[in-house]
Amino acid sequence: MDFIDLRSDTITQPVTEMRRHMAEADVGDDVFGEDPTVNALQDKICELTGKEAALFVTSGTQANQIAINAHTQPGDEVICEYRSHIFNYEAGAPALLSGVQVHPIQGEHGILQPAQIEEVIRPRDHHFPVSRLIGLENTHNRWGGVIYPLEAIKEMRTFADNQNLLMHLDGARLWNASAATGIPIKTYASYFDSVSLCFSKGLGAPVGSVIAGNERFIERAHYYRKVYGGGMRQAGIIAAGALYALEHHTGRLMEDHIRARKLAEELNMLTGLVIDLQRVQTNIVIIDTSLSGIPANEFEALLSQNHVRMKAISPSRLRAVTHLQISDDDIKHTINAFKNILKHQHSLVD
Ligand code: TLP
Repeated sequence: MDFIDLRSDTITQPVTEMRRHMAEADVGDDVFGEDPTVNALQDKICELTGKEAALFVTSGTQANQIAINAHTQPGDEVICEYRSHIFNYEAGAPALLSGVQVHPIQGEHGILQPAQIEEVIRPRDHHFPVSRLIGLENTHNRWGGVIYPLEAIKEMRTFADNQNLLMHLDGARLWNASAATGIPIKTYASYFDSVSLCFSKGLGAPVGSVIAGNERFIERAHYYRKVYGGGMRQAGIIAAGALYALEHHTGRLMEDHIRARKLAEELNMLTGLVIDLQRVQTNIVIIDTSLSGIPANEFEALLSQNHVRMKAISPSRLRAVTHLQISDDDIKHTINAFKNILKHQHSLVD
């Protein structure tokens, strides 16, 4: 039996039709700006985000890091939520590549309030770094795929304007936020100076992300993409996968959300597991295993013996992510795997 792989929505395999589109894509040298498929994708992203310009890049990490580099000067400070991807999972890149420091702040389930940022903004004085950029994440991965409320984004924008701060959106899963709320990508993007979007998560393309912003920002981003060795030649092959995903896979994201919800509700009924159902808003489920007496990494191994893969993201928490290749039957099997493990554990304790 194959594994039911809920470790991430990054593990999806390109579907046959997507592969066909990729194989047949018109291509050119994108470093010369001559790849028609990459150009079509960038145009499409401008339309979707309402931004002046867009740039196709290799990964979500590269997108965020190029944006940080393009917005800042060495010595600046970037304010992020303390569980954000930028602060936790990008290998210390803001310091390494842009020479900036991240100022992490704990938000309420990932949501930051302007007042919290006001507290940490640096006075203009030679002792301090310059507070330059606020980075928000929507949906917020480590807080369980929660959606950043539009009202909170609007308030942050007003605050940022008053304080002369820039705003970047890590929108790796903005597609999921948009599918769940019905709020267009363009509306979300309009409150940010730059936005990054990924094609290789819920959309199921094998590779690729994009950054969008104004012409001047994208000009700088283009330079940094080159610096990072991210200029690709006949990149239309992969851009075609992204275009296919935009056309065929955005409309099905609610299926993933419904399956995540089902998984969360059923698991939450089992003794030993706790899930904050209010936070299960998209395709991510965070499962607290502490009451079961089984540490999350052991749970991960036991699930694997039952042909289910999940990731332990802390000693007491597992993360499950639904995606294109997870079916209703897979969810049923996963719930049964949890039941088996807990039954066995209870029989050992009794
Ligand atoms: N997230 C991955 C891991 O790196 C944790 C995952 O499995 O969820 N922003 C957000 C919000 C992300 O969740 C990710 C990937 C990225 C950026 C980076 O994207 P890639 O992996 O393309 O560099």
